[in-house]
Amino acid sequence: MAVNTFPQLSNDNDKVALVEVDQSYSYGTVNERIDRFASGLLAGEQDLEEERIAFFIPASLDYVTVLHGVWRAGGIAVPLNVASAVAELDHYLSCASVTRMIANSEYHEALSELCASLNIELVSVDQVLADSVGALPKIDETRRAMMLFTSGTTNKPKGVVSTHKTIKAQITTLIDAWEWSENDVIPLFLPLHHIHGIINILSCGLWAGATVHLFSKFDIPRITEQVTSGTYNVFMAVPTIYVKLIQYFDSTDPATVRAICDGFAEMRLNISGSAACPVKLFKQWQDLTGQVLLERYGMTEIGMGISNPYHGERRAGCVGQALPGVEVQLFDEYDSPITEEALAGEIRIKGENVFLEYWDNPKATSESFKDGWFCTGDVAVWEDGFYRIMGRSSVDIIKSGGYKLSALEIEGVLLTHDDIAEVAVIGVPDDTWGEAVTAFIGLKPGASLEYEDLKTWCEGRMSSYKIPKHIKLVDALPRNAMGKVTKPALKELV
Ligand code: MCA
Ligand code: AMP
Repeated sequence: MAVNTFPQLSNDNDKVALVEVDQSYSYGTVNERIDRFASGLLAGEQDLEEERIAFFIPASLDYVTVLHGVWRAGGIAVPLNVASAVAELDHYLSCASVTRMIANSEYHEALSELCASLNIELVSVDQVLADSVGALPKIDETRRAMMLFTSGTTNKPKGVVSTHKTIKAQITTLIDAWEWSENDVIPLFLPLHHIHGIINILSCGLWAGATVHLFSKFDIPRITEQVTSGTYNVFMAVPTIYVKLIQYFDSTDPATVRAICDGFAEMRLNISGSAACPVKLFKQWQDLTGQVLLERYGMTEIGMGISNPYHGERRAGCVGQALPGVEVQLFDEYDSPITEEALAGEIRIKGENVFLEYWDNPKATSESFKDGWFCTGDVAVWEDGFYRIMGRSSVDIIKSGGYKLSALEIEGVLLTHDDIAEVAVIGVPDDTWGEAVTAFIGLKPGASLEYEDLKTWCEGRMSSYKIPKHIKLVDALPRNAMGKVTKPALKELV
């Protein structure tokens, strides 16, 4: 297969690139629409010169048009979570100094006040599309291309900036490692503001000339129907999706389940990632479908770093070996490389796949690198030829259903509740979500709080998947001599 350089989309014009409900779009149609959108964005200018253009668009032809249109016109694409609470968008838009926001007209009413207050022009794809294609700039691949927001050990999410070169390295590594080809057909139901959906599925698929079926959400009945009819040969998801499929099987008649599992069995590849895949789940999936899940490890800042092999042993509970072009090294707490087997250390990464910077945050950028290595904060061991993830160095990061959540960000919102005096949020092991957001709350004197009331209060203030699944009322939070909440003590309480 011929691999393109920028603009990262196959030019096999007649081949179907995207399927959206019952509409199909060929690569020729998609490419031409992207060029017209890029021309409309430029509106006579030569180059967007890294203007930050945000978009609030579910998985669709429009989403692809905007992502690639911004790239081709020389801008920085800032895809936003369409499930975000409007209150959260303020931070993303102001942090990135966004000047234009592209959103479907149905969202304009909800977004117009915020955009006006930040002096952001709010337009729809149709309003931007030019009638014909004009001259597009030549973009150096070292230029900034995309900003994705990631939660971390700070209160507010940081903007992770990658260049065209970073994105190209992330895509081509996976195309080679997982043997993507134009014969592949894959469903895409993951959100399109994270690497998993944007790079691993959409971008790899479109670069390889494959066909990507777009879903605005994880629609189990429709997707499993198409799995049964043999539509797909590749499937990529977070562990929670495999759990939800198995739960769905429990409530479905055995003949239908058998047909769905046969559909999975026929595929060439099933991948799990974004969070740890429990060994039990790996085995259940193998028993049901015969598929040996390929588990891999990645991060917004690095794309994919470690993967079980396409050919060869895929070991349950392990994430495999360094991907080609990616350097992986474990380090101990004194920053010395670990050379001994079975000793746990922080995963650090080097390679063209690594991001450029945290937007407008040189301090955070320099603190996240040591001697040229990006420090992931994840702890692993090397065991008999495989990396195994042991956990994270921070208790303030929670992985729920594949989403990385900041405990501090959730605490910050909960503390604005009139009845809450103090709060500590942790992730508690959970069979469906991996970790469930759990809030320990100390109330103000005389106050009371019901879970359902708090949940309602949270709606609109945070994305729904961040809302605590459980609350525990406490007289006082456990604190150390310095007055800091001891979260490990809370974990022991659960
Ligand atoms: C939905 N809900 C959740 C989550 N998702 N609660 C906790 N954690 C979640 N992740 C809640 C909703 O708030 C709602 O609650 C109820 O579940 C039903 O919501 P719905 O949207 O219908 O749920 P779903 O469609 O079943 O969504 C589950 C999901 C979704 C499909 C697993 O969470 C998802 O797409 N996760 C993947 C995220 C992802 O792509 N992560 C990759 C980032 P209520 O009913 O109470 O209102 S990591 C990454 O990119 C790195 C590089 C990597 O390694 O891949
Ligand atoms: P994000 O920054 O949202 O891209 O999430 C990246 C984080 O997800 C990593 O730092 C890990 O903590 C976690 N992660 C990704 N893949 C795996 C995996 N296969 N096993 C365990 N954790 C994972």
